[in-house]
Amino acid sequence: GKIIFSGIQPTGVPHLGNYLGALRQWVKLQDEGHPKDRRFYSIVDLHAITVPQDPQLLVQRTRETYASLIAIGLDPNKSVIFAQQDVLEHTQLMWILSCHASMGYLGRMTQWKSKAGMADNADPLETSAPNKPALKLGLFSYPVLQAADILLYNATHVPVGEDQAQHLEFTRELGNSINHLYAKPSGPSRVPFKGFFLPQTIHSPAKRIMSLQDPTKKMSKSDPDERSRILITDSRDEINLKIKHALTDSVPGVSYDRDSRPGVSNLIDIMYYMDESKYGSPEEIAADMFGKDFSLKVLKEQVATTVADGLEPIRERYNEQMARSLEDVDAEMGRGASMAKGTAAMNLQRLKAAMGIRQHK
Ligand code: AQP
Repeated sequence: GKIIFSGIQPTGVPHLGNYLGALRQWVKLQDEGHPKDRRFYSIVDLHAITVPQDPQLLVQRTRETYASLIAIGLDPNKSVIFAQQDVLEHTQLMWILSCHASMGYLGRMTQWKSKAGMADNADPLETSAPNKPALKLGLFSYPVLQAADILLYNATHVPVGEDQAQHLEFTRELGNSINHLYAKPSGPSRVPFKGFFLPQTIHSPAKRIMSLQDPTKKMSKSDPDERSRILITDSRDEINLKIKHALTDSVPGVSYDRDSRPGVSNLIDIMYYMDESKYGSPEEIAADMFGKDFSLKVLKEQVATTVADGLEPIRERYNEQMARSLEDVDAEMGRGASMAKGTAAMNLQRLKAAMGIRQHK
């Protein structure tokens, strides 16, 4: 069976990019997978604090993220759903991996460069630029924690959006170097470290949903402009308004071309990926349903209706989840964490034994 791992930061209610690019795939892997598959889905709170977080808001958003995961159809009886911080092995493996991770490789990560506000050609290790707030080590080593999350469960498959492809490549490289140093297929140890699987990246067909306000940037929770994203819990009115104000262009008619008409094409993509079984392709939506005689206003109304209809059941289940008592949710998350910990502790122990790091009883 497959071992699936993925994570989401508790930095706000998930948006359509998270949902179409990653989360919907998580549910598919749960409901359509092999009975022997195991799935670990983590709310990665320790990743969230690589940028400043308000403590009360972080608590609230962790709860909202958990409610969102259940609302989209994840089931704690079928998937292990837990908060990263509840399984301390993540940070321990991260330290071990840090001792093997290349600073040069980390410095080339595009997420680090963009979050650190660096130009593409800047020296990635020059962290003391004048007039800039000091760059933080945790932001730089974000991909090492991510590699720890994945390798800790010996994951074979990782469903993520396209923006994470580079981090997954880094994870494989790091896993591979640990394997070369420490893996022994068999030996005197009772708990041999046989090496990590080098996990495959799974991208859903909607690899990258773009911002409604700047279709050259990905839709993101951290964008200060709330109109740039549609949350999976937005009301029909909010969805109508955000799509109505989405940035498009002044070319007459509806056509699909991601390069020359990124805003319009993003809206068509959203409509297509909301219900792939209904339409043949984004190009077909553009040509057959609309075409040059239709206005962007009509397109936007249709996209908004499709999105609002698709999200309605999720919004209802989300509200039910948020009405549960905190104790009830905590207990459920605690059960998820202890299941995750069972696997995590065993895998970490094997690696540590192979490295000569002993437990002193
Ligand atoms: N726009 C997107 N299109 C497709 N997939 C996306 N993902 C994120 N944005 C898009 C995927 O969603 C999963 C969870 O990612 P995250 O929790 O890091 O969410 P985020 O929206 O990326 O969060 P932030 O706060 O906005 O952080 P930045 O700006 O750093 O990305 C992942 O699988 C991700 O690929």
